[in-house]
Amino acid sequence: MMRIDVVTLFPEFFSAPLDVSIVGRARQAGIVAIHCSNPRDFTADAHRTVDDSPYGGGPGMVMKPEPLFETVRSLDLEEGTPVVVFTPQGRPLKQRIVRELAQSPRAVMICGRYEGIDERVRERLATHEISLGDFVLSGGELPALVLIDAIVRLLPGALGNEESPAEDSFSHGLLEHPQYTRPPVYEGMAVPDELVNGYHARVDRWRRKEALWRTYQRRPELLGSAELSDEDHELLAELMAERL
Ligand code: 9D3
Repeated sequence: MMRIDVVTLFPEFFSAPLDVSIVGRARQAGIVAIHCSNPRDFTADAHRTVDDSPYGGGPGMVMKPEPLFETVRSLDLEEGTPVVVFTPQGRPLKQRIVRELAQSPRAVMICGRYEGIDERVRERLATHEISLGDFVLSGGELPALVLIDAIVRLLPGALGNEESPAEDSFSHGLLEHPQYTRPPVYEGMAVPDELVNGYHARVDRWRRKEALWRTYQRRPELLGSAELSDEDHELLAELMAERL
């Protein structure tokens, strides 16, 4: 069983999202254990102070180092346990990092609040500093939930037999093809004939072609790293002739 420790001033943030769906079932099945620790419980002063004003001045507050160090110390980690700190300055989260963390028997996630975390926490404790992307959130709690969700779906047994995580789009390096279900015509919009009347090979070819087209239009930089077959290059050439 994998164990994930979340260090957060707002443990209530985590209750409902971790109780339902795939993560909730994985916890019930004993595939993952998730614990929250609150740095406020590791303060020594009467006011239970977890933040202070920044050295050098400026707006807002910074998370003090002592409560965070004491919280992580209390977790009694083995050498080499991944410790993720979420900050807007981190590396963007990628499926490669998710896969790496899902291989580990344990991981720690430190959620920042206020204007940020004392740099010595990152320097001494963090093995990974991660951002979700170039937009402003209020803290690291939602990023931690995102990463937990991404990790747990990769743990053996977390998904039913219906889905295999190896089939996910980022494993192919392309965006996924469009999906349809019944009815075959809705308000005049028909499902593509290849899917309705197609035999297996025709469906596969249509899907691969549409995946290539979407990737080319929306995320062209992904085509550079995707492993493209000779047939993919033929499909791309057809697309350029038909749609450009
Ligand atoms: C002075 C500018 N600050 C507020 C606009 C910078 C700032 C500090 C702290 C902005 C956001 C935050 C809180 N965000 C996170 O802790 C965070 C985050 C994010 O905001 N976006 C994407 N990924 C992440 S991971 C953690």
